[in-house]
Amino acid sequence: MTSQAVEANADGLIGPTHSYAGLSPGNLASSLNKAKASSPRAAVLQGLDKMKMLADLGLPQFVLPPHERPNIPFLRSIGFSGTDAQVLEKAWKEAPTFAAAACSASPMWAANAATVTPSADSADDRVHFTPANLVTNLHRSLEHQQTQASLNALFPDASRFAVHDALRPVGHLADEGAANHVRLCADHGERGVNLMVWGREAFEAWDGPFPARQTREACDAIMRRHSASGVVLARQGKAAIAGGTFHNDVVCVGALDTLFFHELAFEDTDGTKAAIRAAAQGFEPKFVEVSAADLPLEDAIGSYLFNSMLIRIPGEDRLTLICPTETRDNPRSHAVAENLAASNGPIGRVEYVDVRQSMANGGGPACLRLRVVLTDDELAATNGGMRMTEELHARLTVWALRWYRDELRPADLADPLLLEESRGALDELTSILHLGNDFYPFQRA
Ligand code: SUG
Repeated sequence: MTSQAVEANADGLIGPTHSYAGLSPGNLASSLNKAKASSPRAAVLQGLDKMKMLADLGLPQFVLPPHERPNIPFLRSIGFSGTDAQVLEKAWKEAPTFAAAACSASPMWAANAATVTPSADSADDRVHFTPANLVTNLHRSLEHQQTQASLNALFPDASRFAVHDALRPVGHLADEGAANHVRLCADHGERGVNLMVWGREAFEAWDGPFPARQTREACDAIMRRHSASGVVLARQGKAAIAGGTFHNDVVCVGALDTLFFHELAFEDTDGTKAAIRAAAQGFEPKFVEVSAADLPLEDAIGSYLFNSMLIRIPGEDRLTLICPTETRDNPRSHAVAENLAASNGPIGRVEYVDVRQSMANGGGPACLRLRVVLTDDELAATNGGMRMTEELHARLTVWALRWYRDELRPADLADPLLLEESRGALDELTSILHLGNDFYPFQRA
């Protein structure tokens, strides 16, 4: 099917417990910044400004609400009891690593919220979503149910949108969502190529130094349940994972007909390119590959050049790459980015955005957003209350300044006042975003 469509972004609004707890082995920034003080207020404002920037550029932009954290229901499920404050206190005393997981604001990284198949690629002409089970890391495995509720709120019309359950939460079906998915196409509304990148097989004896977070079988299962066309599966480079590429989107991004990636991204680069070419209907894919000689993997990971948003600004022919400011700070990455813009290639412009608070946990501009290709009718069927506008940006800025702490140290996560503040903030947020007063478990208790 061919139709007019746009690429919308849905960003995870950063929650009041944003912290650096070192919860993600293989994510070098997370390990490096463990136990540092964070600024939830700066973090949420950075995220809001990025959303506004994209909305101002003319791309539909949505807000996905933070999840309830500290996650008291989870702590109760592992046997802590009493009042909510007592649950939190006991958990921090007896099981601090579980308590830290229960406080993580990790749902901010919406690229991991789900894998999305636009209607142009699905057999039943609906947009399909599979929330990611995120089973590799405890703190992230707590996300998928609330994520499903957010997606149902944003995409309420079941005749146009199919929000599936997450895959069964077991290691064999380990899934990290759109962070390992790239869609290439001639135009958003035309049939595309769905490239899914996996790190290990379900029954493989994995011996890498860091976890491989996505299985081949999870990719198969998602593409099967979405009845997706143009599917290409590729193995993530083992050396890339060993170097700190915990998601493929740390070394690869694609948009429209262009795939921009690091030499080490795929185990078999030539085979991957050939499979993409064979699956592409009606367009010739363009490959922009950066060699390890021009940009060592270490620099790519440290600067997040590839964890950028690659977008077509309405009215412009060439693509724009929206990089984190860390890319500008790294001389090698900066040179690659500027050379791209100066060349006659498909990427004609580079912009920089400050998301440093998220970056210190390994989350760049691309991690913070979930891309959803929507036709005009589908866009009209979304929940307008969650759409970023000038007015919503202003309202959420005031809201964040009122509720969010400027500084949060690891020990503050155990503070019962933080629980109260977070709930106060989220309660007010549900009315700002028109989510009703029973959206979060604490509102239903
Ligand atoms: O899953 N960091 C996230 C970063 C996710 C980035 N997303 C994409 N690449 N799409 C993760 O590793 C760190 C939390 C902590 O350590 O406190 C964390 O979960």
